[in-house]
Amino acid sequence: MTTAHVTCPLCEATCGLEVTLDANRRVTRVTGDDKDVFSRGYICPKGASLGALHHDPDRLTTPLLKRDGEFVEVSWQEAYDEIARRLPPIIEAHGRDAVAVYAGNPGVHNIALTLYGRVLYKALGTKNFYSATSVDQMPKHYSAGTMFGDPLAIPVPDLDRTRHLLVLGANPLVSNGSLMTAPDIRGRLRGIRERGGKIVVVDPRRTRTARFADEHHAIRPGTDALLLFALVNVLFTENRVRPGRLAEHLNGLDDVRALAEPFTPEAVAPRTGIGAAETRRMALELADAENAVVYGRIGTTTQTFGTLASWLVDVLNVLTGHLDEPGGAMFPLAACQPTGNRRPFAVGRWRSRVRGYPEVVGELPVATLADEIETPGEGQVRALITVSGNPGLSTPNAGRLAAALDSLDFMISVDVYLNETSRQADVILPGPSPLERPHFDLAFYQLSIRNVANWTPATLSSALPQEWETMLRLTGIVAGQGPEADVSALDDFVAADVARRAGLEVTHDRTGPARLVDLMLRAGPYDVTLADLEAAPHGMDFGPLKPRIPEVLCTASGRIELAPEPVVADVPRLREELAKPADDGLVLIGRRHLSSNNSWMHNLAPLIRGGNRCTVLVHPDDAARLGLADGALASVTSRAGKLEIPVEVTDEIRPGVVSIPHGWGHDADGSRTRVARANPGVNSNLVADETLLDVPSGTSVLNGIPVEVAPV
Ligand SMILES: Nc1nc2c(c(=O)[nH]1)N[C@H]1C(S)=C(S)[C@@H](COP(=O)(O)OP(=O)(O)OC[C@H]3O[C@@H](n4cnc5c(=O)[nH]c(N)nc54)[C@H](O)[C@@H]3O)O[C@H]1N2
Ligand SMILES: Nc1nc2c(c(=O)[nH]1)N[C@H]1C(S)=C(S)[C@@H](COP(=O)(O)OP(=O)(O)OC[C@H]3O[C@@H](n4cnc5c(=O)[nH]c(N)nc54)[C@H](O)[C@@H]3O)O[C@H]1N2
Ligand code: SF4
Ligand SMILES: [Mo]
Repeated sequence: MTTAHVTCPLCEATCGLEVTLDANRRVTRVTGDDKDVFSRGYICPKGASLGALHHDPDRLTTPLLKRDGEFVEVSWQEAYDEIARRLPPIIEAHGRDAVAVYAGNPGVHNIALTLYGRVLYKALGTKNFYSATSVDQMPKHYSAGTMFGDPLAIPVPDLDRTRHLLVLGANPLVSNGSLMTAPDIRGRLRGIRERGGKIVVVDPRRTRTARFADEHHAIRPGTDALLLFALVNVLFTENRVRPGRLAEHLNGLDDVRALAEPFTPEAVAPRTGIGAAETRRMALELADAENAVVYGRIGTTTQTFGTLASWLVDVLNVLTGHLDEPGGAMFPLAACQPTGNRRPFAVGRWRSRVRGYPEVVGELPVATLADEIETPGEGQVRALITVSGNPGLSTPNAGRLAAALDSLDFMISVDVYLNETSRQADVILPGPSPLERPHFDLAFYQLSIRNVANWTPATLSSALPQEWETMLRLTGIVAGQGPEADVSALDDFVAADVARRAGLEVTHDRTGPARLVDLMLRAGPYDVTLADLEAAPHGMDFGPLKPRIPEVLCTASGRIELAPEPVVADVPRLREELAKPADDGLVLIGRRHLSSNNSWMHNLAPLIRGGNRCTVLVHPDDAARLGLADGALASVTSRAGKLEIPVEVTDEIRPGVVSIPHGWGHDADGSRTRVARANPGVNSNLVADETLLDVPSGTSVLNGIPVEVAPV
């Protein structure tokens, strides 16, 4: 029997886990690591099923190649030969933009894909780069980019010191926190209470987090920007604007005052469903708290006014003097710093061919991927590479996208399962399980509520190549070096580049992600190397967050742009919305479950116990009005499509709103996830409308989709 200490790579919380293996290298137990400097023993059901994931017989162990419509197991050499035979001619005949990429969420939890995926994408040089970001947090990158000059400078709630937490559109007791790396959310929220603080939740549903909170406001979906503007309005009219130390670093304060004028609590109340007096009180409590923080997540980003809401969250943090202050919204300082020049944020360097959507941080909205595949002409997408992504379940109008993928000339999926998306590929390249690769949370330490770092060596060796090698092999092919590219030469080249940007000499004692992380640590602020982290299996704690303004700012002015032009340009759209009569039509929102991980962990038996979770939540009043019975089937119809799903009548959802979780619908032809298929659920993105976007950022509206619900 052996034990290993690993950082869980499954969500943003970065929990330390203790994994026990028997003599046959089977995982017998996974528990929270009590000694982990950050998570101190916390674990959730997903982390506990790392062993089940590792031993899942459906996890791919060899490349698959489609021959005459059927997948056959092939060697890596055969897989690369096929790719080298089919991909470069598409680039030669139709240009680089003919190959699209879709990069999914687990890639951000995987250093091989994070660090070497970008090498592949750069070599590919396509404008058709898509990722899960445009169905997730892009509005926050947009607001951070325009306000602070750096799309990655996202302030996070200083949870352990705050005395007032205003949460909009997040359910961290279930999601375990997002854009806020904080293991054991429950313990930390309890801490706020124990300090005499207050938690206020704004959410159309009385979620677990809402029930835990002191106060819950059931907002009408999509109206957060109106509510937040009203809070700003009150701060000005009640003379509570106190940016404090930040005053000398601000541009645009008067613009914000003027912009907020029409959005009085009285004006927005009919739309938000939150009374004017309540709104006023929320603003004053925020202003008068000793310290406080406003935090918004998915419910505020994947909606019609995602960018405005994301911006206003930080405007409020600034106006109340709580940005960059302990107990407020603070900028983490990670041990590994991204190397390279920080340039002021820009958008629209290119536009999508069919609909003309602007590029944002190098990406186009995935909502328009089907347009780009279907529409003939120069620049049409003819090939697709998915890297740890399941757009077939996770992106809007999934039915249309599935048909579009069928029409591609060539498709590669770098994925660990033959699932709803990879089934459409011509070649699937699998990667090692989380226990078979080193891990370091490069992305999430940049969003962590304490400055911490923890390196996890691979627990087990893998018969599969590491995914950084896979990325480099593909890089070699698209760079014209054929299927036999010299991976170690390419790796040396990548490391030399990272070293040069960091102003260091390249090292030769390590390869792959370990070397790059070591270089980035050396370039970082804490005077540590990878060897130091290797000697600290429970992690290193560099302490609570510290103020970083002005050093963190990267705007052209060197100041915080409180009213950045590209964001302000969207305010007229919100004013028009305010002028419209209140709309009481039914709208659809999503939800998450503690035992789901977006679309891809439903194949693990321990995570799907307890009956079908894929139901539509309907308020009793709506159920009575529409003739819907608890447990009966209902049809849900939108402009994009239609689905049928069992009804769950509950007063935890606001009237006028229904909720379906995403990530289900595992009955697609040809997928090979046997456990998931037995309990498939339905794909909520069949009804998500790909034409509804947050305008500035191009992020899909996944919350607040107009639908009709009827008994079947
Ligand atoms: N309606 C609706 N849709 C949503 C959302 C919503 O709230 N509502 N949420 C959105 C959000 S926030 C996100 S992040 C996206 C997620 O969207 P995606 O990233 O497209 O989907 P995931 O479900 O995360 O699936 C990831 C894929 O990665 C594979 N995978 C897992 N681990 C590895 C690995 O180590 N290596 C490789 N190569 N592959 C791996 C899995 O098999 C799976 O195919 O979904 C979005 N879609
Ligand atoms: N267990 C589990 N954890 C996860 C995931 C998972 O699938 N399962 N996914 C991970 C990923 S990729 C992400 S991005 C994060 C997301 O992390 P969170 O944002 O915390 O996740 P959700 O539970 O989707 O919470 C969003 C909330 O917004 C509410 N909402 C919907 N529309 C609106 C609106 O218009 N306004 C407001 N104010 N609220 C609204 C919903 O009711 C929901 O409670 O979670 C991560 N963690
Ligand atoms: S909360 Fe996230 S990081 Fe922690 S055990 Fe669960 S899935 Fe893993
Ligand atoms: Mo996400």
